[in-house]
Amino acid sequence: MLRFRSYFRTVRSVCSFRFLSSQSNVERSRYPGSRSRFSCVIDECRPPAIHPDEGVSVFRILSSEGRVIDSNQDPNIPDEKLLNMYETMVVLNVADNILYESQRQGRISFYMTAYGEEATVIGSTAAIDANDLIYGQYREAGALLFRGYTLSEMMNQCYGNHLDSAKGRQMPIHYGAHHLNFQTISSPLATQMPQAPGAAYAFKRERSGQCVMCYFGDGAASEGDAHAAFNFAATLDCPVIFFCRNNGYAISTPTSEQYRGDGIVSRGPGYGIESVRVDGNDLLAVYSVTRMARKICVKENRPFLIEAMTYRIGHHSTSDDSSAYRSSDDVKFWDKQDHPISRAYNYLVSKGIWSESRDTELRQTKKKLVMEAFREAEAQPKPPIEELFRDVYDNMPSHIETQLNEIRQHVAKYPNQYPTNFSK
Ligand SMILES: Cc1ncc(C[n+]2csc(CCOP(=O)(O)OP(=O)(O)O)c2C)c(N)n1
Ligand SMILES: [Mg+2]
Repeated sequence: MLRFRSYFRTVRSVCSFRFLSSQSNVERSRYPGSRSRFSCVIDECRPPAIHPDEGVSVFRILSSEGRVIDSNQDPNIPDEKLLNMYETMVVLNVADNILYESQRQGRISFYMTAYGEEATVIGSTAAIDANDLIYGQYREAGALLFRGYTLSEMMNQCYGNHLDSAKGRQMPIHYGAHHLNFQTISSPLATQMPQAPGAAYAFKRERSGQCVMCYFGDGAASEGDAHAAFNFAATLDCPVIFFCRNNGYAISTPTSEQYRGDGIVSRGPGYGIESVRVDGNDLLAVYSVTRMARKICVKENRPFLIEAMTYRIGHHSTSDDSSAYRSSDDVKFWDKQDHPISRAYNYLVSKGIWSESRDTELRQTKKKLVMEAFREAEAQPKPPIEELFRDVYDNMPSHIETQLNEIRQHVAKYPNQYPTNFSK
């Protein structure tokens, strides 16, 4: 203890000497790791531990009722685009309802809804260019729908039928669309995160003017790959938008058990990444901050971090029952009192470009279209069983051929255990 005291006394006297001798000229560290100024005040040398309750504010434009709070902030999205964004939110919601129920009836094997998170994904996708590359986590079907992914493509993927572009090799919702600049979903958390700055780095080198959008969840942010991604993006000056959907949960783990800092946004400055926190249930605010982020990414070749605060209204997936770990009152609140679709609806109505009757008609029409695509996909045969073994080697080696023959015999022996409608 005494040794520490004398150490501090020495530091103080050295510091005050330096301070006196360089009052007009602040003395800075020459250490390669930091060029910041010296201080003799210990509290000036301790970054604040950021507490969630006193943290970064949440940017919003619309009130919970869908009223523009400050008209200067309204991004004035052209009506046609705005309606397209809203309709995509609705069609996603309708498709989620039908596909969720169909899993419950045993017609597809798995599903994940985006209930309550429609504005985070659609508001942000609408703010970037169609040729910007998207890396999703798995709850971003809205981005695909906004870019023109058809309901048939969606249903064929969920059914894994022979029309599915992934040839039935992926679980439902693991969409991918090369033609829409959307990388295929991969479920192991955060795998997309280090890949995104890699792609962005390539865009930078090509001077293509494109950026990368990388979606991830609050839970995925705890993976080591998230750190690698942030640091690569910052040090290599990559035009990538890291877009965190902070929906309060990683399956059953609430954010209160996920981190001790102020969410995800507070991590940005630690990596030297400009960051913003936004109300994820506010379509306009999400759109505005993403436009700003894209501009900075592409013009200045650097990453940007957006944390969109939202709430996962649905269960994590069809493999989860969230009543085991959260109160149904909370879920009801977000569903009934502060839903992103209702907020956007109220805004459109107040602008005079939408009405209750148009809304009812939209929902009915979309439901019909979703059901049609669903029935057609269901009726399609599965991909030929050979597809399980193709695309690994250019020419199928003999040991793989042996396995293929074994599975053919196995399926023939147990016809009741396997689909019978394989396509040729
Ligand atoms: C590496 C890895 N660990 C665990 C899992 C299991 N898992 C799947 S989703 C998930 C929660 C992810 O939560 P979050 O990132 O917040 O996304 P959200 O589901 O809330 O959209 C977990 C733990 C996984 N897929 N990959
Ligand atoms: Mg989450």
